[in-house]
Amino acid sequence: MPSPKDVSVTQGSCQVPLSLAVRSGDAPGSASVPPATDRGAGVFKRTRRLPSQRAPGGRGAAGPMKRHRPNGRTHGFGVCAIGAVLACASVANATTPGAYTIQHTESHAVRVTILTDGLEHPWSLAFLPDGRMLVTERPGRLRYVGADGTLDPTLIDGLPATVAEAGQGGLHDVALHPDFGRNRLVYIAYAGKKGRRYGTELARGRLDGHRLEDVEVLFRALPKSHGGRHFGGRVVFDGKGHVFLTLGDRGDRPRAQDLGDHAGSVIRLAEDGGVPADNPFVSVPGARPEIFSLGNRNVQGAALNPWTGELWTHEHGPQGGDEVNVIRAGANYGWPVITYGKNYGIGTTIGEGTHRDDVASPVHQWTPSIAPSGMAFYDGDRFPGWRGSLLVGALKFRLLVRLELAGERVLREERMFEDVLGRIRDVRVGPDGLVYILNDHPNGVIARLEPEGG
Ligand SMILES: [Ca+2]
Repeated sequence: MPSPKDVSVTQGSCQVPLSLAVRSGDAPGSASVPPATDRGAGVFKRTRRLPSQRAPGGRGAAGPMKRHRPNGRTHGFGVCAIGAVLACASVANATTPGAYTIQHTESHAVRVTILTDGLEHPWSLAFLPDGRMLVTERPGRLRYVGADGTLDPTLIDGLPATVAEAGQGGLHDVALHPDFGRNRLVYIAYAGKKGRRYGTELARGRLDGHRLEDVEVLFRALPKSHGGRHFGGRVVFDGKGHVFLTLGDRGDRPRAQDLGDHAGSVIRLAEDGGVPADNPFVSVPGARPEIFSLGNRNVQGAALNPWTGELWTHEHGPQGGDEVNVIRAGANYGWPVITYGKNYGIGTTIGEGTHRDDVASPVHQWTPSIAPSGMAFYDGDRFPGWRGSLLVGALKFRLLVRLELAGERVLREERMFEDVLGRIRDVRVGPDGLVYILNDHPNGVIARLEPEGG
């Protein structure tokens, strides 16, 4: 079995046909080419300049960003492909509902269509049975998006009052209870504030129109602490009566090895928030009984493997050492003792090394870090070449990774859509078998991937 370092990586070609793709309603000839320094120049061509988006990781738009637009269709854009050279430029600013580009990956020609714009740092997406979507925005908004991408201007209210934006923290995941069709229960993960301290929380409520009713906070990561780093924030149901919540170390490394501290772990609860009797540390004195795994640095991607029923996650390394892990009861994933990562800037070693017998090794690792966020197994029928793969978004590298799997082995890695959609925050497979992407921008988008030509 190859070590994670041995997996070959291939980069998808970035080709766009020279033919024009113009959204209906856009006047031909109205396009203007942004300056080459504009990261929006490229695949999705805009007809009107928007204030430039802020630099990755920064807060606040670098211009009079128009927020909370009532829908995603207030800007008129033309779309065209200028050619292969420009097509490979970054298009992190592409925010034009209806705009699309054709991207060639190893297995498929893919149409990448912007469905929705005007979302402020969207974080997560859930598909409702009626075809609509629920989307979270990190500052603390939960909203409906129509199947056609139309953003409902009316926010869903009733969220817990403690939802707070703090650096990387805010409103994170949204997930539907497996029996949502009957009970209408929606689960949200978020940074919860108490005084001047924050910690990841999990709440659920019954979705009734534009309101969450009967909201209960099911879990609070303790102790709460200062600072805005490493909240984790993914929610996954196992279909057997449990819900997982991923956490981060809150920027304080030793907490990830402390069973008396929730930080740096994956949490497992009963769906009503109770502690399952078979959780691994329930009988360990001083341990927080909700902890399912420890040694996790910051888990912003998690999904149930549809072929094994196990929870898979990825987590951010520091400088290098991003990992994909299979999460097992009671396992220690090493942070900050065993890691491929190095200290930022100075590059010095962290902890003891990369392997130890009592620490679970990742099934895959990225050095340098891609900064993974969002994860989806592909078992749909629209992209046959992706079946059996794990899709992972990348914030820092601005691309989508496809990991080809054989059981728990990663056979190879394909990097797709580099710089086409900016910092990718979440990737989801819709009930239609298409792939949906959220990007982490102040004027963020939902994009849909479809096989070109059917
Ligand atoms: Ca690890």
